[in-house]
Amino acid sequence: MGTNEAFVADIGLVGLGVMGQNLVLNMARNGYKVAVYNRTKSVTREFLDGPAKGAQEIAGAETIEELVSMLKPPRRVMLMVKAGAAVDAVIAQLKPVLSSGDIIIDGGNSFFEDTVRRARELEAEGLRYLGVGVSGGEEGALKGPSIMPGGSEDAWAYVSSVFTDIAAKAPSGEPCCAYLGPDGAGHYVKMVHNGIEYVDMQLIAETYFVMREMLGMSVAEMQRAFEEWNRGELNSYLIEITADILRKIDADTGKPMVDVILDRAGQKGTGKWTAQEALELGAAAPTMAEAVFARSLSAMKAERCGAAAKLPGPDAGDGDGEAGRLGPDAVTLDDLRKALYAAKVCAYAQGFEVLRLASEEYGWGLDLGAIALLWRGGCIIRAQFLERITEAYARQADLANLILDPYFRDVVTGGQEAWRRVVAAAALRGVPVPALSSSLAYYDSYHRCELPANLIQAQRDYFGAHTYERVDRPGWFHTEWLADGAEARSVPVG
Ligand code: NBP
Repeated sequence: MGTNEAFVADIGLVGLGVMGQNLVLNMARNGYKVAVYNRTKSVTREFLDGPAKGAQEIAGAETIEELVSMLKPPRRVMLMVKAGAAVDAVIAQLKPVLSSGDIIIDGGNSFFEDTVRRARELEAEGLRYLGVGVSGGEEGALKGPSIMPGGSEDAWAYVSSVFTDIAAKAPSGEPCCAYLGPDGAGHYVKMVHNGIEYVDMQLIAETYFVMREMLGMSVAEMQRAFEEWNRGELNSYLIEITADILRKIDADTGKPMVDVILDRAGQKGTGKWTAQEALELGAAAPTMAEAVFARSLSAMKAERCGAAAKLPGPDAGDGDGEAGRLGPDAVTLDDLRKALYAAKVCAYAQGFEVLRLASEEYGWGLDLGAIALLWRGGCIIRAQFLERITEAYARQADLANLILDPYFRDVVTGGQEAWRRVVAAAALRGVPVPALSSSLAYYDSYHRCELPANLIQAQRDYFGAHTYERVDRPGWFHTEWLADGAEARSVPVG
């Protein structure tokens, strides 16, 4: 720092947290010159003297002004700071020192509406803005993340080579990075990625719980099961790390690590945002919300333990109740594998439904098959089966629901008997499987021509005169429900 007059950087990066540092190292490894700035100067010094030591492509700046002075035009500045107020604070510092046509790239987990607002404000002032979702955690940032860019398309032309080069590559060799659409499209897709990640993790956790509580498997047996599953159609990063986690032994106690970790899940908000967005759009995505609620319930540890002493569950399988009549083989390990895959397919169908409706609502023109491809490498939900999603949308671009595609239809219909056994047995034993069962209820609601909403419409009309439609003639009707007698009349409305 301080001797950077001759350094002309391709890109500047603000925010040397774990993600920022690793992205800078990745860019430098790919031959890009990067100028870096961090609010706390000691962090910059430690980075330059530590992980970035000897890297000719990286130089530090003491101030935002110095950072900007080191960039070639149009200046490209990537922010990798905490989402929220920090992004606005850095933008406010950058604005006076940037020139018309310069490009700000927000690579954090910003809420898409903030990105829409910032894009609008900055573009009105002549600057260009990109909201870019980056997934893959620390390791992904260093070795190749999945990158989900949205915003100004002409700005994208100036940075696409950097991001395409540093991105993960799918097994087919294609980069896991492609321009998705205007303003908030990139951050939106990243948000839904995280919502799906919540569901995927919850489904795996429930499967582990059934193995433990119902199949009586040891941690070593569970570890082998997940390892085996990772060699088949369930192959994915999350299954792989689950097998890895179950292999670890706590150095202090000699117990499996998983057994010494408190069962209280944290959350940073992106799962909640996805569920809220699904509600906002009227998208049916119950399992995405269920995964968030499951974390909230897990967080009530003390209250749950208090309730455990007061509220009984069913008998433990040795009494006279329904649970007692379940044989030891009521559910097999293979049932569980099929249930997990079918539930996962239905959960992803919900995630893609949110994306489809958002694309219509915000006019983004999202390419759903291309999004599945972006997630094929680098990110937390990377999985072999995402290729099947790309193939499904290639077969039919306007597919109404993933589970209508022949491949996914076969997975769900082929796995449904096993899936039903798992959910039913878990209910009888009092083992909570909220995501497995919500996904099944979603499937059963989706494939039924008739649902009990006729009664809901009658109730709404009864107490609120909200009107209803009839099965036998068009139009909207109202009934005077409080009139005497059993006969009721439908009165056309409007
Ligand atoms: P953090 O989210 O922990 O943010 C730390 C960085 O933000 C530091 O450089 C910090 O500077 C800077 N910062 C803050 Br906090 N307030 C600031 C302000 N008012 N002005 C300037 N700088 C400010 O870092 P991270 O985990 O590397 O994540 C960066 C972004 O990437 C976040 O949006 C995160 O959600 C997203 N993300 C994270 C992951 C992950 O696995 N961690 C994965 C994908 C995306 P300081 O050193 O001076 O405090």
